[in-house]
Amino acid sequence: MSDTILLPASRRRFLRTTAALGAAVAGPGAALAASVTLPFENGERELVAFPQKRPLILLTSRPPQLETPFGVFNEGAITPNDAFFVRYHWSGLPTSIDGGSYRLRIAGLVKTPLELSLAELKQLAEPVDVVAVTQCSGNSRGFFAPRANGGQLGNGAMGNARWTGVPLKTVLEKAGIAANAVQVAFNGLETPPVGDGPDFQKALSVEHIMAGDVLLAWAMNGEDIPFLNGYPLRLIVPGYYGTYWVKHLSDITVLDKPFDGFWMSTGYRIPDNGSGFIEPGTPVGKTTPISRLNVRSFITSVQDGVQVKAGRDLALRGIAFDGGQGISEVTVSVDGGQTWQEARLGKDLGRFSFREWTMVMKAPRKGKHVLMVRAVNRIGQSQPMKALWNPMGYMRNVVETTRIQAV
Ligand SMILES: Nc1nc2c(c(=O)[nH]1)N[C@H]1C(S)=C(S)[C@@H](COP(=O)(O)O)O[C@H]1N2
Ligand SMILES: [Mo]
Repeated sequence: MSDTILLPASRRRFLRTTAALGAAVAGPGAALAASVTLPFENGERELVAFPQKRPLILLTSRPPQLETPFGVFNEGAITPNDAFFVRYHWSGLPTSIDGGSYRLRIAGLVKTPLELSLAELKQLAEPVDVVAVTQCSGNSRGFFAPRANGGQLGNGAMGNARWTGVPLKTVLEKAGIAANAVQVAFNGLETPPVGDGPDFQKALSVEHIMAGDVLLAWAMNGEDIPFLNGYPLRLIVPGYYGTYWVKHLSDITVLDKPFDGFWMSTGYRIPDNGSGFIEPGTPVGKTTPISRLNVRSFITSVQDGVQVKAGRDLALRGIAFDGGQGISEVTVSVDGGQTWQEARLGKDLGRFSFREWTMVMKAPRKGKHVLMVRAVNRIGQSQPMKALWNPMGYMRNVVETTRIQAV
């Protein structure tokens, strides 16, 4: 599979590097682990290296769907490009994209339709940076009980990167959008295989875009965006689920009514009841497009089931994030949620970023214990103690538990 995706000429060196890695993983007696088991039924997964990627957890290869091994999140607040997860809906990816001849089209209800080269886009305005989390709506779906249809993901369909680009607002102002514009639709370069289904296109309201934080980004952590994460340009929608972050962005269309493509009108919708969750077995009812990320937090330094020294100092660390208010508090419990101790928050990389936290606690007395972590954001939103549910398997954000044995 990895050889069906060609990279822009300047990146071929990396293709060779990763192709060699791929062989090492697949080969007999490989030094690297070739598989992992996610902690739910049918959780056995291969680790496979795609172009520009280290070995990642393979969900499907056509289209490429790869999860970040969870240990990566213990290495820092920024997810390295080669470890960043990958999600596509259709396998009709371009085999190569030439950044030189690439054009971004801006059309629909604009005074001046634009066709911009990458170089023109980069000159259009002062570049801006945002550190922001993208997370698939179905991240952690494999933990849903009852099971939810869709990719059975562990917790690795999320990542945090520094994105560089220009505000979409600025670009639309150059084109001059009509006063009656309501929504803007986005399309990328890939297509569904003939007869397979609706092209992947998304839309945002004009109001959302005019708030200014939606970007057109060409760089990720200071480098060209890896092919599989959207080279040469992707939409950055800070605080929103990954579905809106259209990759290989090629067409922006300004509309005078809500966009009614499948991936807005049917896909990526949640129960329209304020929470997005329902009781299993009850009707979904009216739905609304998924939007902002729920509050989540994880312990990254301790793996489920490990042994710790009873009564000794136990150093914990992890990450927390939300839909753009910013995390204000992270607390940890070692007694099943009866008492909570406050963690120390790490460097603030902005309200859309992973926020690192650390804590040194006294490990409990000998025996089995359960660690829990819970975050709160600046408007008081937090995480439920009991997992909430919807049939789509979206938006999981239960307080996570990590079992330890003190010896
Ligand atoms: N062109 C294109 N963009 C896309 C998608 C897609 O299928 N095609 N999937 C979306 C979804 S559902 C997610 S979760 C994110 C994943 O981004 P990543 O692959 O860079 O991790 O991309 C979004 N952008
Ligand atoms: Mo997604």
